[in-house]
Amino acid sequence: MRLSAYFLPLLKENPAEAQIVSHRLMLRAGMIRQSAAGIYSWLPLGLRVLKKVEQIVREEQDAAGAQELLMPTLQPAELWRESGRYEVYGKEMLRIRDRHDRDMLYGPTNEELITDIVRGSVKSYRDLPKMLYHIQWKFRDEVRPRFGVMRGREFLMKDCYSFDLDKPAAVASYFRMFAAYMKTFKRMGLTPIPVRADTGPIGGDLSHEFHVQADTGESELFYDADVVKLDESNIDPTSPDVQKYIANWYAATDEKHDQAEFEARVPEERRRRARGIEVGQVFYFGTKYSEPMKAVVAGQDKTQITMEMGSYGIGVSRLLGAIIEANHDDNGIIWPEPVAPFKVGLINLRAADAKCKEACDDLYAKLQKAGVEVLYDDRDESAGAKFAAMDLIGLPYQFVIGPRGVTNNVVEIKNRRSGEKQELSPEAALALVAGTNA
Ligand code: P5A
Repeated sequence: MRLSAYFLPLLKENPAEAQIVSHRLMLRAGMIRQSAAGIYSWLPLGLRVLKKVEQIVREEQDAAGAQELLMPTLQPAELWRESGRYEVYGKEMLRIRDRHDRDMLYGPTNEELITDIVRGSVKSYRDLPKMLYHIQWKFRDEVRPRFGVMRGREFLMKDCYSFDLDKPAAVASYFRMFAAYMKTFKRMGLTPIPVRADTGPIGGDLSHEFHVQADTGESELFYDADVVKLDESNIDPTSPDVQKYIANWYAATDEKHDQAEFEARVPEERRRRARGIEVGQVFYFGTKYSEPMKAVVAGQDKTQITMEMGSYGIGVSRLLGAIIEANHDDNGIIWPEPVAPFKVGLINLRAADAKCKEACDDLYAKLQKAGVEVLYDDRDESAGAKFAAMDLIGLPYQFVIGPRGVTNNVVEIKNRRSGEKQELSPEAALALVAGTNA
């Protein structure tokens, strides 16, 4: 992509409304624009990252055995009346009436709708288990939307739902998702902290939240610093010891925190009290929805079995904020490679110089041919403005070509994260980034 043609409205000044660094940087880097409180448009650069994050989530859901479908954003109120949640959900639910005076709502979550779909088609014990997910916009009319995409009113969620025949199988589905979440967040360059959590309006008695540590996080966490050693490859979802393995490390939200247990179990030097951004949450809630909504299958001996359920959410749009909170410096964003909007930013230092243009155009064409995602700053701007823009948008590699480089047949390469610079021939520069595509 040529920057001269790209829609990348960068802001020079810090927007006054942005209180935290990720919100500030997303606005300044031309990733999002607010359309109403807590509701955003995704501009081309932001959308590229959103799609990358979404794709990693999708791949790990598929690998865990879940199947993708797509449910609508609008739902009929009658399903929520059946589960009993229509009245209790409160003002966070955006309620809408259509022209026929039917009560509708913009889905804040989809337990009811998916249960309705599954009960309509799954009739026999042979059809279970099933895990179904979608990646769809949600609406929650939060009292205080803030921090940009971090606490939006409209936000993108991956929500998965599991249907099993009995509790042990449902708990195994829960831990299969737990392990998938650890992998998902690690692939984005994050260090997830799984903590015991309350279940709130979703319900149930087994739940974990996944957090990214950040001072700007809205949750307070208490955990054993060694929890980072929790390794998802040691999670055997069907083992009766799986809960014990996870419980090896004390980690809880403030609602679930027990100071006496914390002090008894965790040596002082490993005790952490820190703030976190909740990027995902998993729930096991048994028959909370299947019972009132009569989601049952015929068992082997013609008995009726009420399905055992769990649900599993990831804040896809919130993740962009969380990734930036964990990956930035004073000059801007530092994207982890797997979610970077482009891998390389190619800078022509002297756009008006025919030789520079020729060398840059040539390397640009070769990068594209090699399948490397490259943003080419071919604008007629000062070198300072170009460096600042590239640092701000945080692409992993900057390839810089100026008159001196053309003479010596070298490209200056800057690693955005380490700041390290090296000079390589155009061929070696190409080899550095081609072939290592994630
Ligand atoms: C699990 C999937 C649920 O809704 N039902 C379906 C369950 N869980 S949850 O914890 O309430 O939400 C899942 C994740 O969505 C993100 N999230 C938000 N992101 C941005 N703005 C918001 N207002 C918002 N609310 C929730 C969080 O990452 C949460 O873990």
